[in-house]
This record gives sequence, structure tokens and C-alpha cells, in this order.
Amino acid sequence: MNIVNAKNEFPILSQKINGKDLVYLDNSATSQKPQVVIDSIVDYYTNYNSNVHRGIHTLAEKATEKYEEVRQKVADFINAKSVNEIIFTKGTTESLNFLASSLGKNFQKDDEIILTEMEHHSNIVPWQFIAKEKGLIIKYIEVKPDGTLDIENLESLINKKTKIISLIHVSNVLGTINPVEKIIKRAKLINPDIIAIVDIAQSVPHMKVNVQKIKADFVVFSAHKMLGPTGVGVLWGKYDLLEKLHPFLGGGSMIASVTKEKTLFAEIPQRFEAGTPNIAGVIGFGTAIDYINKIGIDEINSHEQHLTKYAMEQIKQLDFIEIYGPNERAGIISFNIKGVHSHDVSAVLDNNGIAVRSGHHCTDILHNKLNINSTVRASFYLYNNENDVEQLVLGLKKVNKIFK
Ligand code: 7TS
Repeated sequence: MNIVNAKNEFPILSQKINGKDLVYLDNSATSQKPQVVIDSIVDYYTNYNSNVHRGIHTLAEKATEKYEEVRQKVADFINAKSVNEIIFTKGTTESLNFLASSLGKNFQKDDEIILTEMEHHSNIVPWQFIAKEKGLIIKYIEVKPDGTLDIENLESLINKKTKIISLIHVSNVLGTINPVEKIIKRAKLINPDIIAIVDIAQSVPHMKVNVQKIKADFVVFSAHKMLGPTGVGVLWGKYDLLEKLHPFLGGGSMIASVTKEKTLFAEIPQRFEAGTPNIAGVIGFGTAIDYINKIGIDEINSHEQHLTKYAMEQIKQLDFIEIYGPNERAGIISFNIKGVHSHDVSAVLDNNGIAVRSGHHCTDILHNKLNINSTVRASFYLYNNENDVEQLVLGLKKVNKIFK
């Protein structure tokens, strides 16, 4: 499969917005879906719609087989040791709520949790819930003005009371690629019992992520950011740690037996997938992984690196723009046009067919730290090309002219 022609395989991208060819640069919010992903969802509903893990009729067996095949695809994609380490959730947000709520059950007053100032709200709010309930202390690894993490004094944040370090791999705002492996190694040197959680929602769609290599105990991510449907996410955990987790949701499918007095749980991963899951979504997610594998994740990464450099070179020359984040970055550029609100920038770009996101991107703490109210964010994926970058730059010049 050829990355240069990839755009043709995403039907949504061929339309015009406000009379202009759509330039979709809001990939960090959600990615577009290739025709094959859409087709696989339609195929499920048209030809074998059925519930999973219960019926023994033909359709139910086919649906179960297709659903379970995806678990193996996910395991292979992130290099999990076993297919039983893959739990399907609704998304990164649910995966993190699950972890905070279940791991938090065993924490005592004054136990500590380490986060970073660049976390998405989904990796902050669930920890604040459990911290309030249990009297825990949350500490933050600070963000430096250049948009990288200040890990020089990491050791001073960690002690024997630290239970969790939960951090983002790639910032969904700054594109910073955090040295998670190094951070986790150093944290565990001080306290080997620390559980390390890595939010790979912004990294795994765009670069090879090997959960063994980054030394994570758990990782979380969402299908919709990697060409898959909304409403599907993953929680991966080391099997021995999953065995110690209390289920987040109770109900059908997650039990071995239920009496009036008590419930015996099913084996993992079923134990953690109560109720009818998003079967069509999981099947579509499997097709998305196949699509990424066909192009090759390294190919996708180098294509995005090229586009990002191309865009940075041109945007840096616009003296009315302030860019945030480090030079070495993933395919995300957040910026402001001096004196213009990000929503106004985004609205004028939209008039020109260009979709970017404006606002705080669910990262209030990061924006406060950088002393900015909001940013405009352009984020790339495999189907973007140099023409998209050129349109963006032209659009920005137009915005500046209007507001000057
Ligand atoms: N973590 C990261 C790094 C993210 O980028 C997002 C979504 C989440 C967690 C939450 O994922 P969800 O699928 O549960 O919503 N990020 C964005 C964004 O940047 N703009 O819209 C969604």
C-alpha cells in the first residue's frame, strides 16, 4: 500500500468545506477512517451481527471469533506477551478511570501519585477522585518553558509512599516525546513497587510502541485516534497485575457464577469486559490495525516527521506566530497568532476548508503553566501531504491580514 495515495482511501477527505478542498489537520482529536474500516463495520451489521461470548449458533460464533481475533492483533501491535493482557474499554478515558478506581482501592492515606503537568484531563481527574476519597497526595513532574519535562530532580518527587507514576508518552498539545522508559527505570530504582502507567493515545497511532521496551506496567489508548471507530479503547496490563485488579464494571459476561451472596469472576480478560461490548467497533479497530500494518508504522512515522519539519520551517518564518513546544516533536504544532484568539484563527481557517482545533485541548494545567489561555493546534496523520501544509500556511497569512 502506498502512503502517497492514502488520501484517496478516506472517503470523507474528498469533500469540499465552505467551497474549498478539505484539509483535515485535527488528527489529535480524532483520525479519519479508511473505506476498509467503514466496510468492515457494515459487513458485521449486514452479515453476522450477533452478541459475543454467549450464543453457540453460527452468527454468534463468527462474531466472537472476529472479535477475539482483534485482541491478538492489538497484542501483536504493542508487543504484549499474551492476548489475555488486552482489555477492551470505551477509550483511554475509561481505561484510566478503571485503573484509578481499581488500583486506588488498596491505597492508604498519604500514599502518593506522580503525574506530569502535560497530562490530558483523563489522566488527572480520575486520580483526583481517588485522591479525595482516600486522602492521597498527587505530585506533578513540571514542564519546562521549552515544553519538555523537568526530570532532573525526579528522584526528589519519589519515595516509599509513591504508588503510581502515570504519564503521557507523547503530548497531544506540544508533540513532546517523553523519555518514558528512562523515567520509569529511574522511578523503579527508588521504589521497585511503583506501578507505571503510560498514556500512549497520542504515540501508538504514529510510532512503534513496544510495551516491554518502555517498561510500562499498564498502557492505555483509543482506537479512534488510529483510524478506528469511536467508543473503543484498550487497557493493556501485565498479567500478574491484572490478576490483582478488582473489576471496574460488574454485570453479564464477567462472571463465572452468581449466587444471592456472592459472585465468582470469569477469567481475564472477560472479567474486565462486563456487558455487551462495542463489537462492531472492535471489529473495525482490527481492520484499522491491519491498514496501519500494511503501510507500516515506521513509514507513517517518517512521513509525519517530514511533514512536521516542512510545516515548522514555514510557520517559523511567519513573525506573527508563536509556536509552543520543543523542536524535536511528533506531528503536532500548537501555536498562536499574536493578538488573535485561537477560536478566531480556527474559524477563519475553517472558512478556507482547513480543520484545526483551538482551545485548551483538555490540558488546562499545561496551558496555565505556559501562561496561555488557548492554542491553535494542527496535527498530522498518514493521509496529510505537503499541499495540506501549504494550504495551512496560506490560511494563516490570510488570518493575519484580516486581524492585523
Ligand atoms: N490521552 C491523550 C494523550 C489524548 O490525546 C486523548 C484524547 C485522551 C487521553 C482521551 O482519549 P479519549 O478517546 O478517551 O477521549 N485527545 C483529544 C484531543 O487532543 N482532542 O480531542 C481529544
